[in-house]
Amino acid sequence: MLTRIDHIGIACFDLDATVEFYRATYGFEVAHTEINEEQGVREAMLRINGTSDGGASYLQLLEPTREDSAVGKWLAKNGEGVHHIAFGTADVDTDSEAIRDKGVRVLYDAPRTGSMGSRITFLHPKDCHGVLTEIVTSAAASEDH
Ligand code: CMX
Ligand code: CO
Repeated sequence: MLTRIDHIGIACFDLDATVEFYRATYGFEVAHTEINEEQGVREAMLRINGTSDGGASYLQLLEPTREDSAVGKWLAKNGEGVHHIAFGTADVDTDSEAIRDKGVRVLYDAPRTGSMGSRITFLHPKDCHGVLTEIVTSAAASEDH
């Protein structure tokens, strides 16, 4: 069951400048940064709020590490902006299989590694009314499960 908005992914050309915009404008602080070479991103997670299930909601600021990555290609075509939304669940495996059974293309055969040790998969935007949609199980939720 999808229980919350885990994050909104925002593509940017300059991660440090974008982090500074969110800090100076809204007071949001960086909770975590990492490079995910498989996804081709350098990213910063800004924690917006906690949730009653022990999870949290974040902004995920994404700078491409290479031009041929998903975010690099998207930026070249669209410029900066909202790239994807991510819903949180305690069980990405079961939920993504159930969504696949409804005829929505799930992009990975099995979930891959996302921010902070989470497990993630994506749904094709063309099957989701134009929204690239990610499903996430946080590392903490994976341990509980
Ligand atoms: N949102 C909405 N539509 C999108 C999109 C996005 N983010 N990215 C691509 N599309 C649309 C394109 O506009 C295009 O539509 P048209 O054919 O009408 O022009 C169509 O999808 C195909 O796009 P493309 O530019 O040819 O790109 P690809 O098919 O090569 O890749 C996708 C698209 C979704 C398969 C690829 O971006 C992907 O695998 N994404 C998942 C991984 C990812 O995004 N990783 C980065 C984030 C990591 C993280 O969150 O941790
Ligand atoms: Co994401």
